[in-house]
Amino acid sequence: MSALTERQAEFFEREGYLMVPDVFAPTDFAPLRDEFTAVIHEAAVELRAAGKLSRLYEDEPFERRLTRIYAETDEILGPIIGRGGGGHSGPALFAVITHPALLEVVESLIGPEIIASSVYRVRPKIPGMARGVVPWHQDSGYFNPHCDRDLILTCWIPLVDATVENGCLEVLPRAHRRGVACHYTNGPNGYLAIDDPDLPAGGPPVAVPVPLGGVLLLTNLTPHCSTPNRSDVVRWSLDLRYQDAAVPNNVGEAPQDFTWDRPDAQIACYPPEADFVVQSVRDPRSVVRSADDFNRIRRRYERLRPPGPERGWTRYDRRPQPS
Ligand SMILES: O=C(O)CCC(=O)C(=O)O
Repeated sequence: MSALTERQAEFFEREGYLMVPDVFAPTDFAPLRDEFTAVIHEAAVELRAAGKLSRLYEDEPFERRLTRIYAETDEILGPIIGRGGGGHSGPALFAVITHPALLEVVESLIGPEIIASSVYRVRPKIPGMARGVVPWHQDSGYFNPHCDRDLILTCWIPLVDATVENGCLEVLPRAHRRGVACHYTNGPNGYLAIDDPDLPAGGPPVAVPVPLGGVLLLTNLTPHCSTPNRSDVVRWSLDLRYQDAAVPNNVGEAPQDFTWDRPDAQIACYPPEADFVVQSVRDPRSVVRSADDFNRIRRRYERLRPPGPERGWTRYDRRPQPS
């Protein structure tokens, strides 16, 4: 059984985060590692044929192969992370997103009607890679403001042991009840960023190592950041998001039907990517059960992306400077 205990749920409500060890058996990730290995291999073959890569680095282990290829060309990341993020939508990833033990944890916090929120990311954080370092932000900074009061649960899942050395996340405890802080666009490494003086009261910051098999849970209002990878392994991770079916979503909606001209309750928290039902007691037929359907639903939003939330954030380089 992997439902959260009352103590764990209380900790999450109070602190805005919770690390849950042993949700997955480490072997649960073997198919996903194989799937990523195949994607990397195919991309490497193409890059080599295009004269952008000297060799395929097939003898390197999963934790290191990407580092070697990336040192020659950053184009290797495209098929894994996609252009606007999201990207990969293979069957082994679907198996992790819908893993019964993970959904049991999720149900403990959001109830039995579970939608996989569109914004999931695959992050191969290569040692020393600047884009791997993510400044302080709240996930709500990326979502539509009418979802600020809803819980969109982030499940941050490393595919290797995530340590302080290889760049696990830092969180600001007890800072998730103060609404959405001011964010700036184009912050460090191009990300949305909260400037230090604007961080909500809470803390002090805590680094949260997560052993392989564990999951770090965050609310969409929990400030967090991602620290540099100073190790020699790729810190592979997934950040998956889930919400209750009552939270605005685009389940069943074709991307071409998106319009701002309707009630907030009918506008997804993050319109550019596809939400999908992963568990429902009320309407079991709505659940996406096959990896092919998952892939199809995701891909049609890749071809035609509805616009992103407009929160009116100022650029980081135009933020007020102390006088
Ligand atoms: O995985 C990382 O390094 C960053 C994750 C993150 O910032 C997020 O999930 O919002």
